[in-house]
This record gives sequence, C-alpha cells and structure tokens, in this order.
Amino acid sequence: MPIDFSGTWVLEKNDNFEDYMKILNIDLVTRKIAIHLSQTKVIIQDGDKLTINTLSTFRNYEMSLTIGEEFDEYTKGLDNRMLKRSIEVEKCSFYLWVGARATSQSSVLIEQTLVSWQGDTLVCTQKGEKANRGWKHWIEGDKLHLELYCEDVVCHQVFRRKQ
Ligand code: VLZ
Repeated sequence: MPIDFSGTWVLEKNDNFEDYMKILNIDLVTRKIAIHLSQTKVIIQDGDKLTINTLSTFRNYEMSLTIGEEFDEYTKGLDNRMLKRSIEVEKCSFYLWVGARATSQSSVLIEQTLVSWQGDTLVCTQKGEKANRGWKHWIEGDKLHLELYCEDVVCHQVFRRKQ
C-alpha cells in the first residue's frame, strides 16, 4: 500500500522559492507577490489518480494526473510553459529497395511530464526546455515536504496538516 498524501496542507516553510521562480523566468512583479503568499495544497489521492491543487489568494495551480502515465503539462499561471520535449532518438535507416531506390527514416520520441513512485516518495519529471526540472513529495512525521527543482536550483517547502 503506498502512502496517502490526501488532505489539506498549509505552507509553513519556503526555502529558495525566489530562485526557483527566477530560474523559470517568472517576472519580478509576479515574484514579489508570490514570495509572500500563503500556499495551501489540497491533495486527493485515489488509487493511481492524483489531484494536486495549490491554492493562494493570488493564483491557483491545479493538476490532475494518473501516476505512472505521461501527460502534457501546461504550467498556466506559473511560467506558462508547455512541458513536452521531442528528441530524435536514433537515425535508423530503413532501406526499402524499390528497384534501385532507398528511403531513410528517423524516429522521434516525445517526452512529457511523468509522476511515479520511488518508494514512498512521489517523483515528478517535467521534460521541456528547462533541464533537470521536476519535484518530489514525501511525508516526514506529520509534515508534507516538497522539493521543487530546475537546473541547479532547489526550493524546499514544508507544509503542516490543516485540522
Ligand atoms: O507543485 O508545481 O505539489 O503542481 C505557486 C502558486 C505554485 C502561487 C507553485 C504563486 C507550484 C503563483 C508548485 C505565481 C508564480 C508545484 C506541484 C507539486 C504540483
């Protein structure tokens, strides 16, 4: 049985959120507002279905997903990026001999956002123009932890359960 993150959680520690917003190219005015916000996470976990709503008086960020399944993530209201990356995996050439003619083909792989379990930790990878982007959620004692990372920046948030 995996850990259940369901509940309402209130932000009480937010280390390095400013640098995280900066590396995502979020503008100064938005950062100045966002840094002081009280954030509340409302998480509903039902089997492998997960809804994470981050609520604040300024903006909300909502996502619903299936654990283990890739999906298109649009970070609306945050850095407004479409997280999807296509990579040419290999240049494989198929030689279809039609008389003396050869045709070649290359294959393309699309990478998207994926949330999966690593033990009792929920790990998210967000593929897109930013390298090493993702987050991790875990529970320690009665606290919900979230590590948001992008490139070489790590933001650490801690939430307490709302009674
Ligand atoms: O969390 O990706 O729990 O998506 C901040 C909203 C949300 C308010 C930060 C400020 C998103 C908006 C964190 C202005 C920039 C995040 C995931 C893991 C779920």
